[in-house]
Amino acid sequence: MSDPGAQIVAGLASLGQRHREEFKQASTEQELRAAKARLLGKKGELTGMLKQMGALPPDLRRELGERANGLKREVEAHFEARLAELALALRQADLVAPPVDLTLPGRLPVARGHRHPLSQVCDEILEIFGELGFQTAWGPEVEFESNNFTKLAFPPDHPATDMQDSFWVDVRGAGPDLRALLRTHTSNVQAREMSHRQPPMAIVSGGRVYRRDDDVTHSPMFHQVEGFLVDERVSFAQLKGVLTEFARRLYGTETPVRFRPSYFPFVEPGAELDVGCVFCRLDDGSRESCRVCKGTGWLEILGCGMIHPRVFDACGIDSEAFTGFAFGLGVERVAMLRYGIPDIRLLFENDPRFLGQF
Ligand code: FA5
Repeated sequence: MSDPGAQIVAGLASLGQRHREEFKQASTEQELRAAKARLLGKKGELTGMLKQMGALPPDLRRELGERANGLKREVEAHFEARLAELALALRQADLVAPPVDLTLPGRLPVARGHRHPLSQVCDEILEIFGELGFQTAWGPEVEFESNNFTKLAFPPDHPATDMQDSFWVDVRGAGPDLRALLRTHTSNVQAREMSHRQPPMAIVSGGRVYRRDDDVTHSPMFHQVEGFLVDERVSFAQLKGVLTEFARRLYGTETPVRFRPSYFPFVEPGAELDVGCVFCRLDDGSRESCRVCKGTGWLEILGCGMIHPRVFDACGIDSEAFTGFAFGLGVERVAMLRYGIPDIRLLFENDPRFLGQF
């Protein structure tokens, strides 16, 4: 047959008859799609015919072009119908297949997870203070400025209250008296508890806090444990006694501990407690270059002091009748010293090779 018009007419007629049968023979979606590609794909039969139409006289080209497009729509409709038929058959086969027994034991041994080292250390710290007679309390991470700063006697221009140092949160509709931020320390629990209880009280509280800090020993989000004890005639000697006993229980009796004078607006006098650096403890000359303690041999783990009378006044506790001490420790620092972790960021990267060691 040399007449191209006649060839195309015969080709369209043959395709019109065959395509249903070809689709029916496909028993999987993959076979069905392959069959469709043979007919309508870039190198498919119908596409080949459409290409040949360029050589036809315009009238015949229009007529056969319309027929070819009609056939294409028909093939596509049959394809969709067969696709739906196959999907239904698959679903029905699934429904009548024997059910999967979900109670069978797995083939591979499943590794058991465990609590994050920070949670373990935090619980251990709270447990030690529990044994020493402290009760646990809770405080929110999004806190009012008054509980985080004002009641704790931070002057309004203190650098810690600066927009650059804290993460402030917009509370819609709140006036200037109700400014809120991500708490920068767990001392907000002091302000909260002392505002609704009367002494005696001995309380600890743990949780997340946030600051604009980031290096090997500082993280923008970290954990603190706060503790405070208020009663008649509480002394600095008792503060030292409780914290030294805590450090001994946590690190063992051999670990060197020192109190260093320091300043926090909500205590007077104030101090910091340092523990001997475990990273350069050996007398091998590594101390000078120790990145963790910066060559000092000590790592600060907490701030502490005698609660300032103006904090009692702001919270409604009689500052003539009562005294008390407070402390706030960094859980990451305690964990780093405990396990010899040289970079705080390892604790937050969630690498199973690291976490699997605890
Ligand atoms: C405070 O946060 C005081 N609220 C502590 C306090 C409570 C003092 C009660 C007196 C009475 P400071 O900013 O020093 O203090 O932080 C306490 C501890 O948190 C530090 O000793 C350190 O161990 C840890 N820490 C501070 N900043 C970071 C940080 N960015 N990343 C990890 N740990 C930190």
